[in-house]
Formats: sequence, C-alpha cells, structure tokens
Amino acid sequence: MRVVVLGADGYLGWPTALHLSARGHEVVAADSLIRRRWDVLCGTESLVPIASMKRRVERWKQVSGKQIVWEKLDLTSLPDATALIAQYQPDAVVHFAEQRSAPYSMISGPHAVETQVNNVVGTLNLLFALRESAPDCHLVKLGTMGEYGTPNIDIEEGYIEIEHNGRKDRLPYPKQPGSFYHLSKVHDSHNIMFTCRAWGLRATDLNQGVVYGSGTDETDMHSELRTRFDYDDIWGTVLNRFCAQAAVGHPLTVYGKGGQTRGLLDIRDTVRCVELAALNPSDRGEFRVFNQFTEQFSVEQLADRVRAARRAHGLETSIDHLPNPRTEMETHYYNAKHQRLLDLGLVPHSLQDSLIDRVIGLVERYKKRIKPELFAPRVDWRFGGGGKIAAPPKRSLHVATAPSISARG
Ligand code: NAD
Ligand code: USQ
Repeated sequence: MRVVVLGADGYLGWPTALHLSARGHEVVAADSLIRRRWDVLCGTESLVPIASMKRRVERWKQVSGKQIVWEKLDLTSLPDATALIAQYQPDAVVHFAEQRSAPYSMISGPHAVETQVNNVVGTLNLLFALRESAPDCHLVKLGTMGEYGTPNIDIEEGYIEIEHNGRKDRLPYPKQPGSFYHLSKVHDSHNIMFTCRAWGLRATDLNQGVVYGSGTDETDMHSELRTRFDYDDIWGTVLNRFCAQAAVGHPLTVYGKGGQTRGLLDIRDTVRCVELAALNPSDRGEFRVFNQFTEQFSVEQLADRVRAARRAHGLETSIDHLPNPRTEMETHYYNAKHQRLLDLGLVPHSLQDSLIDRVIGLVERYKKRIKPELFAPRVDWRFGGGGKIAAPPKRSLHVATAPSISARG
C-alpha cells in the first residue's frame, strides 16, 4: 500500500510510519511539528531525546535501506491538505495528527478552542481533500475509547442495537466524553460518518484506549529512531507516568479513589492494529468503528502492577491518592467490547512485569532529565490551568477561497 501517516512526528505516528515501512509499504510521513512547540509552552519535553524528522528518515534509510518521504504540513491548511492527497494518491491515510491531551484542552478557553479547531478543522480539511482527489482512499482515523465515557452498560464497537416503542435500529453508540479534547474526537467521528454517508468515502475509526510502552522493534534499532516518551502531567499517559515515577522513587500519583477503569494497550499493538485496519479496508460508504485496546485496568490496579514489578526487585514504591483534578467517575461499571481487531488477526501483548521493567529501565537511563515538579497535576477540570501555562499562539486558518457557485455549476 501507499500510506500517508499524518502526525508522524508523534509518540504513535513515528513508530507506525516505521512499522509500515518495515513491512514493505510505501510511506509518506507528514506533521506540522506543532507538538514540539506545545511542549515549549507547557514546560514539558520528551524524556527520551528525539531526533528531527529529517534526521530520523535519513537514519531509517541507513538502517533499513527503506525510504520514508517526509513532508512538513499543517492539516488546518486546506490547500496543503488537498495538495498532499492529490500528489501522493494514497491507498490509505492514517490520521494521528491532533492535539491529544485532555489536560491541555482543559487549561483555558483558548486551549479548548485551539484543540477543537486544530482537530475538527484538520479532519474536515482531510475529508474534503479525500473527496476531491482520492475518494477511494481508506481513512484510518485515530479516535479514542474516551468518546464513550463510562456508561453503566457494556460498550459496543461503535454501534448499538436499540428497540424503542416497538421499532429497532442500529445506531451510533451514545457518547459521553470527559474533556474538550475527547469531545473533539466525537465531533470528528460525526463528521467522518456523515461524509461516508453523503460522499461515499470509506473510513475506520480506531477508538483507541490509553497506550503504554517506550517503543517498538523498529524504534529500538537506533537511538535516533526512538519515539518520544512523555511522563509529565499534560502529555504523560497513566502507566508511562507511573513507570517514570517509580524509576525515581516518587509516589505514584493516583487521582482520587483510583477505581477509574480504562482500556489499555501496548504501543507494539498500536502499530499492528493500524496496519491490520489499513490492510482490510472498509467498503465505500462504510464508517467502521473498532475499539482498539487489549485489556482493561483500573488506575489502582495499574499502580499495584508497577508496585509489584518493583517489589520483585526488592524495591518499595508508595502510592499517593491525590485529590482528583478531573471530573470523572472513580468507581463505575466498565465492560468494553474489543473483538474486531482480534478477528482480523491481532495477537495482543498482555501487560507483563518485563514490559514495566523495560520502561522503567529506559527512564532510569534518562533520569537526569526528569523534572519531578511535572508529576503533580497542574490542570484542574473545574478551575483550569490557573494561568501558569502559556496561552497558545494565534494561528490563522488558511482556508482557500471557495470557488463561486456558478463556477462549480
Ligand atoms: P502526539 O502528540 O505524540 O503526536 C501527535 C502529532 O500530531 C504531533 O507530532 C503533532 O505535531 C501532530 N499534529 C497535531 N496537529 C497537527 C496538525 N494540525 N497538522 C499536522 N500535524 C499535527 O500524540 P500521540 O500520542 O502520538 O497520539 C496520536 C493520535 O492517537 C492522536 O490523535 C491521539 O488522540 C490518538 N490516541 C493516542 C493515545 C495515547 O495514549 N497516546 C490513545 C488513544 C488515542
Ligand atoms: N490518572 C491518574 N494519575 C495520573 C494520570 C492519570 O490517576 O497521574 C488517571 C486519570 O484520572 C484517568 C486515567 O488515569 O482516569 C487515564 O488518564 P490518562 O492521562 O492516561 O489518559 P487520558 O487523559 O484519557 O488520555 C490518553 C491520551 C489520549 C487518548 C486517551 C485514550 O492522552 O490521547 O485519547 O488516553 S482513552 O482514555 O481511552 O480515552
């Protein structure tokens, strides 16, 4: 396949680009590099030093003999999105390119607006670019399990059969997202579903759970191929944060009671799931949803797993229950289906102590770069970021002048 990977400079986009290239697909990697600027604004930084995209693709060519084409591009520019799709005519587009932090989206009004404009406008531009230049291309879009929230019934994969007043239908599963970021994914899902119905596009929404792990076989091949590792309060995901905290002897920061339950997966499964989805495209006009996670854990269970892995080496780790900065249920029912990727052949990695040891080992190597002040949460769902994190810079949206109605006939 020829695959365009959008968001290819990110934690998941870069390993996915490498994985697809290693498996013989033609890869075009695109990113605006905005995440590196968001890090500066938040006072955060990948724990593992990451090479520039130019350097990464050069190193990959040298290590593997394979070429990845690199394009710097902001998806919020409609002309740029259109030109990219028209130039490469991809079989599949894998879309990771969004502001993906829930805490970032809850800092202030401008951060919420920036998140939703970046994500919703970027995805809309991509949909128009696909309609214009590659209507047969399969869009593989990264959504999130957080679109569903934590309902008191089983979570299905995208759709639910409902019987109401004696009539039945298969309808989109109800959405109860927990942040302005998670809401942006819901808005994307609706826009994509609509364009499948209205224009006959084909798309798969991968409602992914929380990812953990420090890399993949390909990122481990050379220090300049490593992907980012976030451990801070804004970008760090829960298990990676707990591993970083354990590595430096900091108490694990469980928010509230810790009964919050989420679907999780190993980063090595993310890259495989994306490839499986791309290799098995949906039909024209079909909006398909896969729940992309492999196991579910409560936050407390994750903390216990990290503590047990340390104890196996004779090391004690303490757990702090901090007041929860988020508005979320701390004890609740959670049972989410995740069968469809298994049906396509996913052989999942379950969470093992050896993986926790590996992540902690990586953190220990870069432990001098840890800023312990980034372990405590700075953003509160009710009161925002208290003005301590810089406001996003003003960005203009490069929306092309629309052709006149008469010109389009
Ligand atoms: P990341 O922040 O590491 O990477 C996202 C990349 O997208 C960054 O390199 C950024 O520069 C780029 N980007 C953002 N907006 C862009 C735009 N308008 N134009 C071009 N590039 C842009 O995030 P990640 O952890 O790799 O997540 C990738 C995707 O997967 C996101 O959509 C996220 O919502 C989804 N996801 C992530 C997780 C997780 O645990 N990391 C879980 C579920 C879903
Ligand atoms: N949590 C703690 N302590 C911490 C960090 C988090 O208890 O130090 C808790 C949170 O309160 C939450 C859970 O752990 O209940 C998960 O938090 P997270 O920061 O790991 O994940 P989240 O904010 O949901 O976002 C991450 C990614 C996002 C992706 C999402 C998948 O940043 O891009 O969409 O995971 S999901 O959670 O399934 O929606």
